[in-house]
Amino acid sequence: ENMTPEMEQAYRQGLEDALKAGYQLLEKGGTAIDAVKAAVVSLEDNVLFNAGRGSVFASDGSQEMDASIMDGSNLMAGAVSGVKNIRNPVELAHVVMVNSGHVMLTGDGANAFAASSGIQTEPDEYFFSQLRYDQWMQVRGTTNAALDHNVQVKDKKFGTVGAAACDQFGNIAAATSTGGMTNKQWGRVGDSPIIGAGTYANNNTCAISCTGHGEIFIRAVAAYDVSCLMEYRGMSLQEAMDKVVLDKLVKMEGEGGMIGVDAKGNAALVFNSAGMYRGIWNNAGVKQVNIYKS
Ligand code: SD4
Repeated sequence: ENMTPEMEQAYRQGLEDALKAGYQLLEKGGTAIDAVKAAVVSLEDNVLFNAGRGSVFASDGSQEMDASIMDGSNLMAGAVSGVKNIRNPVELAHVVMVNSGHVMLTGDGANAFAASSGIQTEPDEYFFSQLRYDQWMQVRGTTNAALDHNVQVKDKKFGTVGAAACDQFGNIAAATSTGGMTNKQWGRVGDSPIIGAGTYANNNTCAISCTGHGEIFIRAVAAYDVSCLMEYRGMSLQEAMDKVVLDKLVKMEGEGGMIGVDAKGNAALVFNSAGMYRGIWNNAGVKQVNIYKS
């Protein structure tokens, strides 16, 4: 790993800020859906993470973002894919859930819906970062069919952002947001906006948000599979996540991980990659952030 101590500290601070944004709402009696949205907004605004402001570049130099959100109390969900210049794609996904009568909007139609909903946009410059540009330059022009920037660049951790929360009413929710994968074919949609793949929430089982090689997570129906193992095989959250991430996804060569909570407030963080930016804050006094395997 060649991250400087300063960089590492900046990532830790970013994680802590996001956890705090979500936890503060929960403490005041806010809902799980509001908490996951606030946590993801905080990460989207942070240039260090691959979502919102810090999104990676696609093959044509554009930045197309995917996001989704799901409410475990009523199985309502909202998602957007391939949106551009949206400051907080997770907010757009939430408005899709609440106001559109649909679950997923894509591309120009999603951007048009954003405009009519008063969602904040930003110019291209806002989304430019030297780090993402350099990462793109490293893989651009290679004929490598593997679009997984995590294999091709030194930083092996995943920068997609997500949150899962349980509120005092026992409702759970999950949200995920990403710029996708560096040098992806424009128009490519990953797992993050796909309900059941990158995001899922159901009060009866779990709320899950995934990061990793999206193509494999889609084929594994990763997030829903955790719910399924809990509902129909009686597994705990931890057992089900271990099964999907450390067994199923490993066999499919799907590098990545996921975070989850259940309606009792148990949390789990599981990954099969070299590291995963992650953290937990809860009312039992657990307050921690981690990056590497510990
Ligand atoms: C995707 N799962 O679009 C995302 C990529 C990711 O950090 O996790 N990047 O496939």
